[in-house]
Amino acid sequence: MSETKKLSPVEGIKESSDFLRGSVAQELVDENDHFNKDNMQLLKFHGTYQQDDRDARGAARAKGGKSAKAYMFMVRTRIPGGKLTSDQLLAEIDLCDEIGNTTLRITSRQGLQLHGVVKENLQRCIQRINEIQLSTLAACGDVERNVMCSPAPYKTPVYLEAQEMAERLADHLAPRTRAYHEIWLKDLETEEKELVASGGGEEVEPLYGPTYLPRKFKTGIGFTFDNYVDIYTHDLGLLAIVRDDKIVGYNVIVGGGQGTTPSAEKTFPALGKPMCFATPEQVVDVATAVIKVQRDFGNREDRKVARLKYLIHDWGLEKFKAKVEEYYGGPLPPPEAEDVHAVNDCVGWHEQGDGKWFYGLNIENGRIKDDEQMQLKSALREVCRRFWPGIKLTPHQSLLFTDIAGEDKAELEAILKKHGVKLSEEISNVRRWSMACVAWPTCGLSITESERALPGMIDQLETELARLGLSSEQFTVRMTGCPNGCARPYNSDVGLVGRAKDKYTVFLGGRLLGDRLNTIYKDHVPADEVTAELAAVFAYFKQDRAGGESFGDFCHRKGMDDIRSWTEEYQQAEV
Ligand code: SRM
Ligand code: SF4
Repeated sequence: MSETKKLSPVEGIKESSDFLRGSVAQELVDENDHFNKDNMQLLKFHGTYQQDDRDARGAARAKGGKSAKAYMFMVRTRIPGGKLTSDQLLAEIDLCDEIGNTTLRITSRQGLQLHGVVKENLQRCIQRINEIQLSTLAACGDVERNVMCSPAPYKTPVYLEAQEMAERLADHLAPRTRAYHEIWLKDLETEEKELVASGGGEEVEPLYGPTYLPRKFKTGIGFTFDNYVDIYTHDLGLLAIVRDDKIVGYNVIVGGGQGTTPSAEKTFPALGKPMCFATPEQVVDVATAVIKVQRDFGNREDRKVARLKYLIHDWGLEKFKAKVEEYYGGPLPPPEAEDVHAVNDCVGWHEQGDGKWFYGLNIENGRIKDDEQMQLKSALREVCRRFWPGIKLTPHQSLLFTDIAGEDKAELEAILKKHGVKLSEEISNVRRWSMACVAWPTCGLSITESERALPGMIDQLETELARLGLSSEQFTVRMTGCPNGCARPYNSDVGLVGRAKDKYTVFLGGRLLGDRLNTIYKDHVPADEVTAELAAVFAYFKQDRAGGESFGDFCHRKGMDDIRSWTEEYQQAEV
């Protein structure tokens, strides 16, 4: 790192924080309803974001009042592979009622988020999560985030091994600072509980050092036959190579990432690049070497270009691999030729291989709540208390109930129906494969609506697709309220990205398989015109698709200029 360059202010905050302590403990007990700016940065490493209710802020402004912020906190639980118990899910649901905003959110990385927690309840909230043997440590911040893994709960060696690997990596890469205990858990009774949160307990950070990583770092484990984790979107993707029902190793894919800032050309979404092959015995050390290279050479001056993808872009894959080999301590073979060829979203009933069943329940945009039409929160409570199933959270913000006996299937469905929850066969393909980020009112970075806007657009798309006889098509529609890409919109068939107030950029040409970036079709499309724009493209697809070509493949083959000129004529003829 050049000494003449000015480090980003966050580097200074980390360095002087004494391993993530800062003055969080002191501020936690003062009379203010929020933390200062430095501590706000440190809180992220502890799994919480200081936010304010932007609806309330907007309403105050509309009345001509000063926009006093209604501070509240988002608390994110990190859950490797999204695997948890009924008890744990029930406790998180109880927490959202007791001290959150009465909703619980499944995230696009198989985690859980509580929103609307006020400062005086923050410690209680984090303690409670640790009491149920879960942790918020490193759910956010410049560290390894939640390790994702294909959630399918088949009782086959490969799926079990992949989940074990996710848990091993998560443990190995967790921060070791005791700051988390001191601040949040100090008055808990047993040592055991402390260990859950710490992933160890030493004072120093052997992996991260005092300034941790230059930026967040994300890892996902997937299969060639099941790319539900979107393997090409992670800083580090581990693609399991399976031979004779055994994982013989992993293709190590590096430098994926979605976030971009349209006004800054230096930023871009990128697909990960296959770098090498690692056996199951090598993989933790190889992952550690990749992280150490990013730690030592990633950009610490400009956070906009601090993710691993920019280091690899600057260096080229060859130089990067050579440095990883140096840190690892030996040469690494090239990746195997296999690649992703299917995605399993696990929706509906499946035999899991031990005589039991699992049920994949699609949850629209991951939001668990009760309202007049549907009492999803109550339904989940009743299913958990009746059957005590295992739970897997999915990369599409949904969940699986596992370990269900065949004779209980009908009763489980009846509980869902009683609460107005749609069964998998009642959900359209377009809704099933859609996903939106949180955005308003909690996300401080959102430019447009997302989670609250997409369901209405999907209603309209369902009508258009039915009219064209395309309802059975499978393609992904992903929306985000800003270009940061939290619902992974840049490799989907259709990406809708908040660009300006009530305006979206429409991207086309990615695909469900997640191995291709999409491209801009139209920019600044008003929210109420998005579905009409897409309907015109669907009409072209209906007319000109080649054989069983998917929607994304069609858009990619035709190219944006061609599609634009066809749809313009079509739209004029329609007027
Ligand atoms: Fe994200 C920041 C929500 C997955 C890229 N993300 C945020 C924050 C914390 C806003 C902030 O910094 O103030 C959002 C909190 C909103 C809220 O009110 O809850 C937020 N991100 C989410 C979640 C909850 C979206 C969802 O609807 O599920 C996901 C939580 C995952 C988890 O459990 O850990 C979430 N975020 C992602 C993903 C998808 C993924 O990881 O697979 C991405 C794109 C992949 C990537 O990282 O490149 C993503 N989030 C970002 C970025 C852009 C990062 C970049 O490199 O440019 C930001 C902004 C930042 O880091 O500066 C961001
Ligand atoms: Fe917020 Fe943007 Fe992420 Fe959506 S994509 S949650 S608006 S940061």
